[in-house]
Amino acid sequence: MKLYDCKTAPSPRRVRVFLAEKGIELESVQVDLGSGEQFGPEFRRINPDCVVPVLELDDGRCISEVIAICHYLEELYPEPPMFGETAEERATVLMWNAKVEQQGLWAMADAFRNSAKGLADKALPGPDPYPQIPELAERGRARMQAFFKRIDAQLADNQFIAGDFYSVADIAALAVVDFAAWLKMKPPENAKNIARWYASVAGRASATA
Ligand SMILES: N[C@@H](CCC(=O)N[C@@H](CS)C(=O)NCC(=O)O)C(=O)O
Repeated sequence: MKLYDCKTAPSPRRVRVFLAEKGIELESVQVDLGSGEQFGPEFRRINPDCVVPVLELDDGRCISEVIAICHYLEELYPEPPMFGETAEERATVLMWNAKVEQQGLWAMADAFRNSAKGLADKALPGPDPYPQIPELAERGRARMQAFFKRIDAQLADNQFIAGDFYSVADIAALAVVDFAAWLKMKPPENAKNIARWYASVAGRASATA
């Protein structure tokens, strides 16, 4: 198998952290998002949606979308479990992963993609051009603050995002918090639960992946 990756982007990082937690090594192909390699004919054959990550299987079939890739790899390599172990835990992990994507990742993407100079007419990932809407950047920044409050409250009663065990929901939240910090959007000073959780997840060896 091969992973189409981009070292600087948050979505493929989620798969890299997942692989590191599992101890899986895969061949990696870097796609240069900055120069627009994702829009070229070669990569379009791999993923017509023009985004990374993509997992190419040995028979040439391709799986895109972070959560689908992680789910597939979880079935092949169940240990250590990253989606929880019981029916309730698995549902809770998927619920929190979706909340982190909708309330965190997309808020951050709106803030970034609607304001970055290099992304004019690329306000959404994918092959079609969409103009930037500055109000969406502002709304994204406001939603990020709401997201930080939401996960700080969740982490008041739970060691990790989806309960008292580490999961793909923590990986999603770590990718959001780190990329948001690079964009100068940080949790408020009084978000003590995020600070405690962050020290623990960012301190894992997988976080450098
Ligand atoms: N929903 C997708 C999102 C993937 C995505 O947005 N990837 C970004 C990098 S973080 C990308 O490839 N962007 C290409 C571009 O901006 O043109 C997933 O979960 O894999």
